[in-house]
Amino acid sequence: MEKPRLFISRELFPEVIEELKKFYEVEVWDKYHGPSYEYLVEKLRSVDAYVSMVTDRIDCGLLQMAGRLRIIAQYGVGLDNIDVVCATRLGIYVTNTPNVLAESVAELTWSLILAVSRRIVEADHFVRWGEWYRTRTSVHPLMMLGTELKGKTLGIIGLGSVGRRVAEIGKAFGMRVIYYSRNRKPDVESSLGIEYRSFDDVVSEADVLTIHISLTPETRHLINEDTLRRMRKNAILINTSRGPVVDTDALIKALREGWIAGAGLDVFENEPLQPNHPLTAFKNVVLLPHLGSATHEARLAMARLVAENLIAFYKGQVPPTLVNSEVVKHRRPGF
Ligand code: 8YV
Repeated sequence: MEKPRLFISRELFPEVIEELKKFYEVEVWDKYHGPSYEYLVEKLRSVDAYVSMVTDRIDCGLLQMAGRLRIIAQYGVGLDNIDVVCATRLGIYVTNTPNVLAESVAELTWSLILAVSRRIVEADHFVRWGEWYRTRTSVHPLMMLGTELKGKTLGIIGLGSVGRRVAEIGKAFGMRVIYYSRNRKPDVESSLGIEYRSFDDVVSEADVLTIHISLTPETRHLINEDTLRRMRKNAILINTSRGPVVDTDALIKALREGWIAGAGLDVFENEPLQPNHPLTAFKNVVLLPHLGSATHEARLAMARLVAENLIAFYKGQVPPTLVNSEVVKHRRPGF
């Protein structure tokens, strides 16, 4: 029997590809940058299964042309690039990779919090480019002072698996932790010793404000000029969720005019960030190239979960991290 065809839109771990080859006829896009939208439109007409990346735009127009596609296994947790409602209507399964990347994203969030509050990148440049040497002094009482975290308030927007782990680490730093989330989570509040507040209170009370929500039409530019003006002047903003949750122009204005003290950003409205972007001019901003889940552990676990989903689907089972469970009622016929 002919194997179903699987298109993988970026190189994955070889052992995972080998495993998938037992069930599928696998084709991997092997270039560093992803396939164009036009390429995907053509390619998806002829495949049964597809491993997508968060940077692939999968809209309804594309899905309607993908006549034999039955499952999209997203290599990532965020689904803002996929029209899931349309996929469900068309009987296409959609899976993602929740939980397995929470630890890595939380640790990266903390890397940014520490890097901004202790000026790590600025200090590295100070040493690397000889400025320290030119001062002719090893230590000066007022050199490169940062901010201590103990006793400060950590404000978390979104208490999913990442937000929760960020909260836990915040408590270990001796911070007061407050959060806002669509659904209040009293059990987490009591187990971690954190407090629920309104969105406005979290924004205005936080010394460190960190965002852990998905991108939806409602959360686009949630952090805007109005929000930034209500933050404390000593506060730092951290974003490891999705770039468009923060209005970049408003953030640049806030940094220029000193409404906040700094920012740590792993995600941007337009990725990759262009060289000489206005954000690159600020010493009190640390910029990373969307590295949240970029650890050996998380990326391998994500790839394995993608494979588990595809293999379960192949066997006619419900994939373990199916997003659109309603689709089960009208699965497209096929393998
Ligand atoms: C990417 C992410 O998936 O999971 C997400 O939503 O943004 C990241 O983990 C990862 O960079 C691979 O594309």
